[in-house]
Amino acid sequence: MARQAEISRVTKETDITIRLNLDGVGEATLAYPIGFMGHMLNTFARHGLFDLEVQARGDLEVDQHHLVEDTGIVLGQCFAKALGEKRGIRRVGNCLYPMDETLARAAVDVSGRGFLVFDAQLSGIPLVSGSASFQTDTVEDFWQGFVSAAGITLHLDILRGRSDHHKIEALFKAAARALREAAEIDPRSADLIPSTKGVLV
Ligand SMILES: [Mn+2]
Repeated sequence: MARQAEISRVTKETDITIRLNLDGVGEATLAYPIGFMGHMLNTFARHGLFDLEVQARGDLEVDQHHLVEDTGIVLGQCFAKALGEKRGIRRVGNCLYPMDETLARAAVDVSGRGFLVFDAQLSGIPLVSGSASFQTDTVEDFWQGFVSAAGITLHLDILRGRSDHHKIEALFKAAARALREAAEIDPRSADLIPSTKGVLV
């Protein structure tokens, strides 16, 4: 059975549709109005080997918080739906990802409980692009939205680094690879729910 999901979410602040295939090849098709977040979503798909389609609009005249947070929420909803009852998955995954001077770490438990630990010292200075800057404090909002909607425990740490671009990108790469590992089917327990409780909700 295909582990895929499609979710649309419309509020007075944002309008987001995401399609996700957990067992993809890492292809991303994005219509996303914040350049740096598009770069991160593309990176996330590639490193997670997820196929990802994102169409998003939002009230960027306010700031970038609503759109980035809501993107995390809808992506998390897609993960929850695509994982279903989580039969056969490895459940946990981790990745230590070096990117030049930066070292990022991600640890995931597809526990059914949304919990984020986020320890990344960013400068707070926006990343400047040609059309718009990226509001880097929304990275934590993205992941908080994701874990809450997905029911996933996620620890994200920047262990060292200088460049905010590298820090955020290394976090997305580490998270993608940890999530890929956690969501993969373990052939030794492909018919089992990976919990002594018998359910993961
Ligand atoms: Mn980059």
